[in-house]
Amino acid sequence: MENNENAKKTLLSGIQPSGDLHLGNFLGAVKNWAEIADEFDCYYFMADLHTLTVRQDPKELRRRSVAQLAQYIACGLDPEKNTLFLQSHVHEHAELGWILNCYTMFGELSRMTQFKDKSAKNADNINGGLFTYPALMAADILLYQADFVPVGQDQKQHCELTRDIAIRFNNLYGETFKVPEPYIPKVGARIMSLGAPTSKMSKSDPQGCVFLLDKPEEIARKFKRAVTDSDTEHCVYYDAENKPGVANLMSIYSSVTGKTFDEIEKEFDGKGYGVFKPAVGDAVVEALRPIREEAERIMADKAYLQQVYTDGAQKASYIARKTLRKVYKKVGLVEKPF
Ligand code: ATP
Ligand code: LTN
Repeated sequence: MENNENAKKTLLSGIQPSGDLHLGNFLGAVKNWAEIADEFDCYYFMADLHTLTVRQDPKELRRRSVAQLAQYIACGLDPEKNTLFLQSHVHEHAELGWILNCYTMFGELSRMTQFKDKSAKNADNINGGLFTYPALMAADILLYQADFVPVGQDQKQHCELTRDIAIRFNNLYGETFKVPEPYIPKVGARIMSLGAPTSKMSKSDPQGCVFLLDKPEEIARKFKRAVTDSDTEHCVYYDAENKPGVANLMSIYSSVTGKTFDEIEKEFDGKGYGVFKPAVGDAVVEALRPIREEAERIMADKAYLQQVYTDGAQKASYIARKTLRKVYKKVGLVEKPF
């Protein structure tokens, strides 16, 4: 393992291209990633292999995987500063995934809440991949000797398991993997559904979800319909417990305008939800407009996107290959002579 104190720490994360990116992904993840490009050596990928744990339409999956890359770039992830690639293009992920499956216990996998949730949602397709998903995720992370993994709360259990697998392997074979830490960004908004403000905004609930590629009219419509609260006073103030709908809209407005909750309360003092909701919608439309326009421009430039994911996969493969070679040797596989 490199021991250069001055070297930048490595950070890695991925999002499954199982739907288009939404405002929650942007404000809670990708926007923050774009801001730390100079501080860390960053790897971001489309977790396309992971999406196969749930049935996908092949054409749609191909479209979304490349569209997600365009959206990453449009959100500010500069391909010159970040390594951006498709998981399936770096075959070491699947290979290390297999090895780590053999160092991950049935009991550990059975305790994963994501497995339990997804099994309940896909009762007719509880496949082996869904069960061993965390071993592949551990491979994604450990291949790059990542120091930090920015993830939301729902992925913390998988990160903990990754650490356990790394420690177990290191104990058996000597220092092989860096033991990663979950990275919780300094500012990280948890955006809730516009239709049901006590559940998080998620691509599986398209009505409560604002997609980065939604047209302005669509965004405005979703905000006008946003669920507020059943109180009669219609006052805009922050009370996450009793007024979750208003609190969510205030968080969104604050994230996109930079205004504090105090400033927002003053701005809408005496104005009511009928003024507040469209104002949040307009602010989001303006914040997302340059992202959508840039994403559409990039999506039309297939040659550029192909160049970005080719360069990204080549750079990622170089690091991944080194780790996999070390692992193969440690577990006793004969070195490939060609
Ligand atoms: P699904 O609901 O289908 O499981 P998702 O839309 O929640 O998917 P993920 O792929 O699980 O999206 O999340 C990718 C990244 O975006 C993660 O880092 C996650 O923390 C972040 N993220 C997702 N939804 C939100 C949200 N509503 N608010 C803030 N961050 C979010
Ligand atoms: N499981 C994650 C996506 C994911 C990931 C990773 C995140 C796959 N591999 C490695 C961070 C690091 C999810 O569903 N959000």
